[in-house]
Amino acid sequence: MSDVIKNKLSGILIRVTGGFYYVDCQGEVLECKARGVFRKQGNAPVVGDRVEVELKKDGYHSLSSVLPRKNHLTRPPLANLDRLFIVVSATKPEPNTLVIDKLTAAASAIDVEPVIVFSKTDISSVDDLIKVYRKAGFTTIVYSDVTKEGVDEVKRLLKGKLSAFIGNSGVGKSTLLNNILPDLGLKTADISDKLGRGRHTTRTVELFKLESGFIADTPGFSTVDLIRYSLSNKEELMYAFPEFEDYIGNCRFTSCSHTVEKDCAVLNAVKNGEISPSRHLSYRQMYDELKDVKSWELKKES
Ligand SMILES: Nc1nc2c(ncn2[C@@H]2O[C@H](COP(=O)(O)OP(=O)(O)OP(=O)(O)O)[C@@H](O)[C@H]2O)c(=O)[nH]1
Ligand SMILES: [Mg+2]
Ligand SMILES: [Zn+2]
Repeated sequence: MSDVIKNKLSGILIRVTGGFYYVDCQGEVLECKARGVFRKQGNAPVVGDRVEVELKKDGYHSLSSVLPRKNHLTRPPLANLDRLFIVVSATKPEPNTLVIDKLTAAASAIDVEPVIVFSKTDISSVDDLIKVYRKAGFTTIVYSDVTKEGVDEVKRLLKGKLSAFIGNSGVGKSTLLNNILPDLGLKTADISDKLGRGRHTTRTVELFKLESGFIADTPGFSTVDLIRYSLSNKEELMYAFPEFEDYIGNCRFTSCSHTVEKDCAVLNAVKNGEISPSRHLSYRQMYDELKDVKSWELKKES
């Protein structure tokens, strides 16, 4: 006799820990084992996946299928994102424009709208950064856990969407989530004074249910490796910088890389102050990083 009850439920994968998959099925969280076939095919279910669960009498439910994904971020592993909140602290750790620009590009590459949240603005000003990112066309939010400025704006943008907070360790992602869902009481920790880096307080990707929508807290990182994102082709990198769009195509050379060429419309826009130099510098650094990516590395990551 089969132990499968004829019941199949669909839900959303909210957490993966210790080989168990936790699926929210209309408010009830079911603990499941996944079918071995996922691992064999190298497409393990990730948080945010819409999945089907086969209910078993013995309570060992089985995650039986993953529905097609709208998009997929490899690091942190997340699927079906509507919005990516890139959290950048005004200080401790110091903001790094290359990290911000890699993350906005990673979001653009999978067609997800990035929102940049500047945290710890009670300690230090972010006026210069705000100028750069507003000019590039991004939504930016000035936020502080101390004054609570910006919390309502974040809440408004979370409504009805599946979103995630990502960014360096110690920037305040979990603290921000505690402001959104005060009952959660997520663990947060001061950054290490010695290293000036976060301590990786959050260890797993977890999706939390909002009144309307879902938000993921994710573990922080200290470096951003481009080949882990859908950004492995240097010829396509320019499309991950939305503010370049108006200029691409107006360069003297059709195969212009917009790094050093003569009569490059993008470089001219940088000179004229229409594109921020720091954004273009990141573009060039990322372009150089991608030049060095070997095809076997891409195979390994895909
Ligand atoms: N002054 C000030 N401190 C903040 C703010 N946001 C967060 N912090 C502090 O920054 C420290 C790190 O915050 P967390 O929320 O743990 O950072 P995280 O991004 O979740 O870090 P990981 O989990 O390691 O990725 C904590 O001590 C927070 O109290 C803020 O807006 N202002
Ligand atoms: Mg955290
Ligand atoms: Zn050009």
